Amino acid sequence: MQELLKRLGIKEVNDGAYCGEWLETNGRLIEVRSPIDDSLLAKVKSATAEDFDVVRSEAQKAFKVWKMIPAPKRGELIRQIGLELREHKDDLGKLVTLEMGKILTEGLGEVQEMIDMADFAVGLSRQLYGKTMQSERPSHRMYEQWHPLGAIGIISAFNFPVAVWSWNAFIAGVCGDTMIWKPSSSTPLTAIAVTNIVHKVLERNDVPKAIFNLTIGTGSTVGEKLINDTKVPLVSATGSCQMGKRVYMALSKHYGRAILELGGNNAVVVMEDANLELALKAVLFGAVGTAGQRCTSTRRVLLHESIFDEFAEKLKKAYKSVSIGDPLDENILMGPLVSKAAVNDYQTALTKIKEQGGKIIYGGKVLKENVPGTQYVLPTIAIAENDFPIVQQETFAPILYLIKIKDIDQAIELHNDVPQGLSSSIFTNNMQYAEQFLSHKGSDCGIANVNIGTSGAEIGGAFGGEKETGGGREAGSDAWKAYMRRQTNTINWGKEMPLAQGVEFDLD
Ligand code: UN1
Repeated sequence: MQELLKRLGIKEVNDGAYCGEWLETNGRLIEVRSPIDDSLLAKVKSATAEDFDVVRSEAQKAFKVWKMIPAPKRGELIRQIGLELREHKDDLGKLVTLEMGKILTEGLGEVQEMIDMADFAVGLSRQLYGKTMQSERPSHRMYEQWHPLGAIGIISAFNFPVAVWSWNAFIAGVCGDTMIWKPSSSTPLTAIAVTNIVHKVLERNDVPKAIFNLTIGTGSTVGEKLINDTKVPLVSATGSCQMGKRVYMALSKHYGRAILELGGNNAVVVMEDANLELALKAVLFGAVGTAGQRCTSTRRVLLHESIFDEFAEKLKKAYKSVSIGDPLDENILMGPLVSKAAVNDYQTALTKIKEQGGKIIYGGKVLKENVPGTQYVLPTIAIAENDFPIVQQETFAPILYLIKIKDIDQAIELHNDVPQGLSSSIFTNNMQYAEQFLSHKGSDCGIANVNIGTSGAEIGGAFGGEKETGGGREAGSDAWKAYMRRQTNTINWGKEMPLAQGVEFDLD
């Protein structure tokens, strides 16, 4: 492990701020422990408010230069970062596992997601299209173009400690923005490793060095600085609904833009005609994968009454064979929860399920036998009602609620009857059910799937959701537009000065 950390440039004690070079920081010391066995991985000296100011000012200076470099040249830099990530995929993927506890194949998948994002951003750097439109005035041309926005902020969560940064950073990068990244304080080492990789590429290119900046620290220090800074025009934030609301309120005071990707309460609908084997695989990965700690994790299954018992039995059997333990071991399917606090949330939710009339039919227990560390829990299945308060909230743990439905209309009604709106799916071979689910009468989520699960979205689509999920979109499609400012241009190439809407305003 020491060798791996060394290869990624992680020292015993690391500085917590970067703006083209590492700043000597002296904020609170963070001890980064692995959720696998509580072992100490390394320490990080957090950034202070003053460190943040230095980083912000460097990011703003760099913006002035970076925005003048043609977008395809900016894309070239991202291409090189993508190549470096390929080189470091194994090490970085393993560090993701060590630091936050997801199983190795998922750690590697996360780095692959970064590589895919880099490739996408490179192509995008030759596009960033604006439209031309028809002017109502003779001899006039109208069009729109997209300009870089500024030095923006990126707040990322522990569960996708590096991929979500890349969704934002690579797009913002080709758009001509510079950025300040505030990673979760539980996963600063992967952020340092990524920054070291980026630094290598910056060094060998003739570009400003403070494009991809980093400040590690608590929400109350660097987080507050970032969201209250009137000179930061956009903050993209991933995390809880509660955090998102704070970000949104702070930004609104200075008309800052927000891209919010917050909590989900994702459901899979399984209709009476569904291929249950497919549904089973998707629900298992959606609910147990990443130990239920994805914002896209499956939290509810809305099961048609005619297959309820059969599906519940199959699911129980599948849950029984999920191997839990060291996420670096390739035979393991579920690793630990990220922290003791997460285990507490899991336990609190179990108590509430029982209090509110739910029935736990599998799991519901912290696994002490998997010590060292007591952050291993049994994935849990409970029979519940959609309107239980505990079902209405997102618990970031592997707890799945089974809810009975009678028909497609009721399925959709219950499906949408939660405060969040991120990801959704239906299992059916009935075209009418599927189309209804995808229609405006159907799922109210930002992501809606047929015969695949709620988690594991590809980067090519725009990622995000509605309601308390925050409304932001990141990654693919035209999500890049939020990272740029739109300008509408009208050019008069004629010899008259006609006014729009037929207004006359002549002196004679
Ligand atoms: C998240 O949990 O914040 O769709 C992101 C997925 C992943 C991304 C999840 N590609 O599950």
